[in-house]
Amino acid sequence: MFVDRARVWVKSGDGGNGIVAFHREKFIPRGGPSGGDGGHGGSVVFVVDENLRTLMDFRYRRHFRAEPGAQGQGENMRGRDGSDLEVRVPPGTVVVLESTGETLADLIHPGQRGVIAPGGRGGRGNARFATSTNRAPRRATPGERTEEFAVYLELKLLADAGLVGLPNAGKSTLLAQVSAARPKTGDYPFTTVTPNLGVATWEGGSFVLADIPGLIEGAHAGKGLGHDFLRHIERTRVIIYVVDAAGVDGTDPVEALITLRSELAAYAGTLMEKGQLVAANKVDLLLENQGLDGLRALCASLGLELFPVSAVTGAGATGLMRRVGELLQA
Ligand SMILES: Nc1nc2c(ncn2[C@@H]2O[C@H](COP(=O)(O)OP(=O)(O)OP(=O)(O)O)[C@@H](O)[C@H]2O)c(=O)[nH]1
Ligand SMILES: [Mg+2]
Repeated sequence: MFVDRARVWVKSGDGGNGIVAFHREKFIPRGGPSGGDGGHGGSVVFVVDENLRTLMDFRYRRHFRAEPGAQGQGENMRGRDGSDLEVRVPPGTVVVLESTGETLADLIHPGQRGVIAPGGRGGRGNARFATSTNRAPRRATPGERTEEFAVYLELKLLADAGLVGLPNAGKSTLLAQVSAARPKTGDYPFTTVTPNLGVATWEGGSFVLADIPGLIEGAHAGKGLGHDFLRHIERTRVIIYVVDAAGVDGTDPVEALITLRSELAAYAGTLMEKGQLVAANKVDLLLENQGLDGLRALCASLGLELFPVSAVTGAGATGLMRRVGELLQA
């Protein structure tokens, strides 16, 4: 199963206490203060691991605690620092502090690190407090105590282009046609329940294409399945609207495109600033591309390029992918 959200608890290590101690040695009756500082607590650090694709592991392990710092010792010995706890996350993980909604880290690149819970500072030993007037201080400070807190992890797929369409428009079939991905397809709505990714190639290179669950009217307000996944296309640079040009389910393709655009705009207006293309799918069911006039007129008025394609036969798919590739390179 694909898990793209998780809630976990993190706690960094407490700092070790500083201590009060005095130097002891035979024949030296009154040694100076020698209490060492406490070590710093370990931090909880999230690290991007490019081999991970999901947040699945977080279903089984939800508490992450780093090691505390050790307390100081006599003879001016500093306590050992607690080691950091490294938590591996897939690229595209956003870490949000539950209590405030503040984004703590936006982890994108392999190897990128985000200190989510900084370790507590070690306390100071009494050796630190010696002055010319107080040569035998009996004061030391405790290490900093840290609190456990909850964070949300959200995975934003890092796809270059996203396929957006009503249920049954043929998004998954198209993804399968142009990439090695083998998403489930079917002649019933909501076949796709979690996003699929594939790598599409064209003469100029390749890019990552995402197929997300079908959107329905009201999706921006949480209707259907698509809403949860709209955030995945926030990061794509190109949006491909897939509409069923043959109207197999009885939906008018013009209506379909209008609905898709208004749902996206209502979800996040910034989506409209991305490169956008329209794939008029299932043209194999049309006689010589008849019936595309309405869609053509709408696209012309919106300034969108239209590509008649058939996800089943592959007709037109190469040209569409080439155009997407060009837009991504621009
Ligand atoms: N004739 C024809 N049928 C198609 C074409 N593309 C998809 N289909 C059919 O349309 C149905 C839906 O295809 P899917 O790829 O599952 O559609 P989807 O948009 O991913 O649907 P959801 O995941 O439910 O949102 C399937 O029965 C496909 O075989 C096409 O180009 N021509
Ligand atoms: Mg699908």
